[in-house]
Amino acid sequence: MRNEAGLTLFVPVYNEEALVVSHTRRLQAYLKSLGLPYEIIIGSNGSTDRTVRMARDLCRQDPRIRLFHLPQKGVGRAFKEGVRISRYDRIVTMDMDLSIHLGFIGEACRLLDQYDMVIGSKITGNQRRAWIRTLASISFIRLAGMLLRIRFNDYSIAAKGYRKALVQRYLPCLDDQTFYVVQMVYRASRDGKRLTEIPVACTDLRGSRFNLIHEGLYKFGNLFWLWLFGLKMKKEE
Ligand SMILES: Nc1nc2c(ncn2[C@@H]2O[C@H](COP(=O)(O)OP(=O)(O)O)[C@@H](O)[C@H]2O)c(=O)[nH]1
Ligand SMILES: [Mg+2]
Repeated sequence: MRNEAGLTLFVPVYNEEALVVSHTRRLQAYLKSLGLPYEIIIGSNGSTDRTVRMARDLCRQDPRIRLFHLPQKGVGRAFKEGVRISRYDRIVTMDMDLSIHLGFIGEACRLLDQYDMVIGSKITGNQRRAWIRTLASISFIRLAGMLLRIRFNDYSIAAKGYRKALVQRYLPCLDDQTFYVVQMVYRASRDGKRLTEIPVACTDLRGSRFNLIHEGLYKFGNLFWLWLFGLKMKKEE
């Protein structure tokens, strides 16, 4: 079987014992309906509850479910490990709360035949999220557009599709936390790669696993650094 024919679904997890079993089963059922070879990679960093033990049981029942556990936190670190061990050339990421409509997976998978990256956008789709989170996302997206001249509408970790070769190209310089999506979109756009965006439906009303104040400072701070880095590169050209 050629690797191109299949799909790797990567799901980062941190303390998701309440959801890991039922939601992985939902993902399995959905992926089965696509009729492609697939694998689900569950990547944990630092989970301290029963997530890892429960996911290990799932792996025993089905070899298409795979698990790794890294001791240090950092969702970007987990993403990079997921890509390193992935079997297929198309990689789609989803959050374990399944806050994005699963239809994104099939659509992204089809689009990855023509594109290097597929961006699922909550603000151009239909979303039910706390207003404060929506406002923070919109501010970040607008600022990223102004500073980096990237014209997309979602830089969160969920609902993104990648050709594996694209990620491999940028792997050594990707962030260990959540900023890796921005880095990838920025670099891929600059390198003339094929990126596309589609609206996604999202319902996310539970509390975040991230510390949102820390997360905001981290992402906005990194955005300025990347902007300065871009200016420096331009001067050197
Ligand atoms: N591997 C890993 N996953 C994480 C970490 N923090 C959060 N996650 C997972 O990332 C996904 C998104 O988390 P969530 O709390 O829904 O984020 P939000 O709704 O976007 O604020 C979920 O599947 C979490 O379990 C982390 O440090 N490492
Ligand atoms: Mg969520």
